[in-house]
Amino acid sequence: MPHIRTRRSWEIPGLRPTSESDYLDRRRFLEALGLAGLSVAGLVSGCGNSTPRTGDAAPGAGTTAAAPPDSAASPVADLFPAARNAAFTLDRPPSAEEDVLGFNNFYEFTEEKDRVRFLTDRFRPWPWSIEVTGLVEKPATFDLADLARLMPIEERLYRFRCVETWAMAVPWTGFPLSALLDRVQPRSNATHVRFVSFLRPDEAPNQKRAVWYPWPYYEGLTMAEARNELTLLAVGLYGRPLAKQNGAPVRLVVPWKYGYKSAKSLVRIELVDRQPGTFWNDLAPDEYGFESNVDPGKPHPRWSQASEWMIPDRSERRPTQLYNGYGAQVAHLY
Ligand SMILES: Nc1nc2c(c(=O)[nH]1)N[C@H]1C(S)=C(S)[C@@H](COP(=O)(O)O)O[C@H]1N2
Ligand SMILES: [Mo]
Repeated sequence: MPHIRTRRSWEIPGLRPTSESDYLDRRRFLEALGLAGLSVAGLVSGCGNSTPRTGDAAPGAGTTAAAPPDSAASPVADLFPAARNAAFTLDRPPSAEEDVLGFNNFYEFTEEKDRVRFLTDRFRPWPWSIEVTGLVEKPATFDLADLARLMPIEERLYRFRCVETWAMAVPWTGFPLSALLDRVQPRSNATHVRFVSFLRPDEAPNQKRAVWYPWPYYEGLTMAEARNELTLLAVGLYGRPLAKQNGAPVRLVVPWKYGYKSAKSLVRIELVDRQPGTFWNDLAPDEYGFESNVDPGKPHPRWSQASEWMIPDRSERRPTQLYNGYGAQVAHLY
């Protein structure tokens, strides 16, 4: 009789969330067992595990440096570069574009940050429609290229902070979400806004493979947060249309909250009358809340939030700022 060593359930690595590398090993192990389809939140260790498994995240390290997107492929290319709004400044130079294009969280493609950009070939961001629906007077489905022309597009420099403690400083191009809400006229009973990303398993390999995630990705804000002047719908980065790995063709940017609130590649915005569920909160409620404001004093259950590092340099940490430095604009909301 061959030696078959059976494992007790408590020996399955990762019933406790640990690091991303453990998580990836665990996933392979589960796949080998044929268990990968188990939809068990406890097996999913979450947005915040993340030490990238393949090396030190020096974007492009050992591979091709991340190339800027091909603007010619975008029907909004002529809107770039948009005028910069000088009201939004940074306390440091912007991150290098190739770092921002080469180090991504976009789980629809892969959990490995330095590989997202290599797995987006099949994803077709144009043409694109975005539906704005729910508790509004004028629900509408917009062709995104048309919508971008109707909206006040500008460039803004923002800090951006992931819950995993990496951070960047980038020039987004986009328009205030508020301008879009004005067009559809929210009803007075709308208290929250729900955001839904695309669902295209044929174009996004991890939507097909990693079936234990509740695709499509979804997020939410309160109405006051959605209406805040900082909340952007971004269609560009570094003066060009968004690259696929950064959430082409349109994504949310909420700079005082952890990065997972800034949902990518949006197809639907829904006005609702209660706090909606969110992807990470539904997967790991003890680790990722609804509000998710950047706060150095509130540690994640598995790590401190007191400091952060700017991609690509992990060796230099700096203090995390409350509301990611945007207290003047948002502290009154809390
Ligand atoms: N649809 C979708 N949106 C998403 C994510 C994702 O996996 N899927 N990851 C989030 C997380 S955790 C972060 S930190 C940011 C990363 O954005 P970037 O890759 O452009 O830096 O996107 C957010 N939006
Ligand atoms: Mo993140």
